[in-house]
Amino acid sequence: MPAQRERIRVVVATGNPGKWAEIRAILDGAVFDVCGLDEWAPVDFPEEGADYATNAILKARTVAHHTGELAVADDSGLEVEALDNAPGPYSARYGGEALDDTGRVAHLLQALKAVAPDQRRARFVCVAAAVSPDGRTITARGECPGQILTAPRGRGGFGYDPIFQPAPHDRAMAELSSQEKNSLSHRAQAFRALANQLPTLAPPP
Ligand code: ITT
Repeated sequence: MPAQRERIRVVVATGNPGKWAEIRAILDGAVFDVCGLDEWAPVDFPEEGADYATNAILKARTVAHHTGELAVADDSGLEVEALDNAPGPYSARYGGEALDDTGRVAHLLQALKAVAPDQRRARFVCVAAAVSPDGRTITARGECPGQILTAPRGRGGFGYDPIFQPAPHDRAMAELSSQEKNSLSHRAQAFRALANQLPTLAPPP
């Protein structure tokens, strides 16, 4: 009889509590044993580059080295058509390092002040990466199309969720339950695709 496989231990490499909650909910279950970084000494994430995949791999690789475990990370952002797809990979620092989520939302609304409701198309993008302690790497991408609202709505999620209305909903992302967000989000799509490939990086039983 084949030996039953133990659940695969996966460390989530993020300092963003909103992301951590979402990734844990997406991966948790029969196959993966999902843990955060609090079991280990604090780790500095490397400086970020100009594209999602490079950044996601860098974060996961740093944590795989630091912990000796299979690590996953994501790099994500909001691409606004009327702004030539900005802020994109720079979404976390849009408007300057001093701003928090509320400040970045206000900054984006200001930048789009003169843009009509039917010209406010946007999408969330997420690239998820997994890196094994011996350096093997996989990535997967997810996208969630929608539009930027003219004022914040809702209290759920994080980041730009109060001003992003995913298609085909008539509610802001921040007005959806966490289950609803995980049924359609860029992060859920990326991590579900990654999860299908993750067993190939697991240590042998
Ligand atoms: P880690 O690098 O520690 O994971 P971070 O917040 O710095 O956390 P990113 O560099 O990937 O992560 O930045 C992504 C930013 O894009 C994030 O801070 C939000 O402002 C925005 N963002 C990404 N996904 C989002 C989502 O699901 N809802 C709202 N905003 C999101």
